[in-house]
Amino acid sequence: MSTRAGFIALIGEPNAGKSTLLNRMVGAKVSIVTHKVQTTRARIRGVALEGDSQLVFVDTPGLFRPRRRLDRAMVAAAWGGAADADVVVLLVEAHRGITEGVQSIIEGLGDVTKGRKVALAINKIDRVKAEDLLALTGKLNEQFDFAETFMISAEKGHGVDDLRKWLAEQLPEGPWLYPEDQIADLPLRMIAAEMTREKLTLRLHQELPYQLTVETESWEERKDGSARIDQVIYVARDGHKGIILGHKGETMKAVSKAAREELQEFLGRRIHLFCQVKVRPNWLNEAERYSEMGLNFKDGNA
Ligand SMILES: Nc1nc2c(ncn2[C@@H]2O[C@H](COP(=O)(O)OP(=O)(O)OP(=O)(O)O)[C@@H](O)[C@H]2O)c(=O)[nH]1
Ligand SMILES: [Mg+2]
Repeated sequence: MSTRAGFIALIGEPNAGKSTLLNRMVGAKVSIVTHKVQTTRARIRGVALEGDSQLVFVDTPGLFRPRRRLDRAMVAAAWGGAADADVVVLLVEAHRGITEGVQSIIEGLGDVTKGRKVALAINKIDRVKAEDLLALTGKLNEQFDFAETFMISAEKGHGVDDLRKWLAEQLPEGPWLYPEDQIADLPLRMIAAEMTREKLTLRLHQELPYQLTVETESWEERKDGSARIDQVIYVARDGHKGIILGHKGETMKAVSKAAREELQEFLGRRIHLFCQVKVRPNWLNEAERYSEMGLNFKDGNA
């Protein structure tokens, strides 16, 4: 029996639905999702099986015009994901169509993918009328030589099986890259930090989600089968610390409760989660913060 295996990079503008698609392909929440842009910060792998093929999906940060060091490192990670993959899937939001952002991604695509197959996935088709999709598909295919076009709803699941089947056929023959039952390769302490960051992003407004990072500092196994997890939320300003804690610490309490509940469900065991907010004015320029996020600090150089 010949098996197939390979990497499939999911790229697109922030908010296109890349992480939602990865989670759906894997059948578990491996990558965090919010309604806000720039949620994913690093490359996150999730593994799915289709027949004899092992599909390693690589979720990437959205591609946008970067301003800060962190933004540049994120965008570099996303293009790097596309450059390393066997197949690339470009996600475009059906209701937004060909934005300036999509246009500039398409302009960069040829150089990065160097002839490897790129599929177009028009996502969020649940938000538009079918007749609008045809025109959009036509226009996008005039601009780039996509190997195939799929109309999907990552959230509702439409079209996703067809996409998975097609991708499975495109991967090179070879042995599987992960054990059969493995769905992700992000260390648990990072998954735990991401869950807290998701809950913070959902609750905090404006720029604040982009001005913080979460790290798991310690993970202690307890005799009763539970685990104690200590996390630090780094912010750059005193004022931000106050907002995250909230009146009488209520915001922080709600965030850690939500994160703990999700983590317990994910791990199937009891968790004691403790989050501390620390002010660290220069964290956005510290190499260690980037390696904790899974990013390359030097990628952020201007
Ligand atoms: N209506 C609809 N919403 C969707 C669909 N797929 C994703 N979304 C929503 O779009 C928003 C962004 O989804 P994400 O998966 O976080 O998008 P992303 O591309 O990973 O975003 P970044 O990590 O910021 O680059 C979330 O609110 C999702 O629930 C879809 O098929 N239909
Ligand atoms: Mg994402």
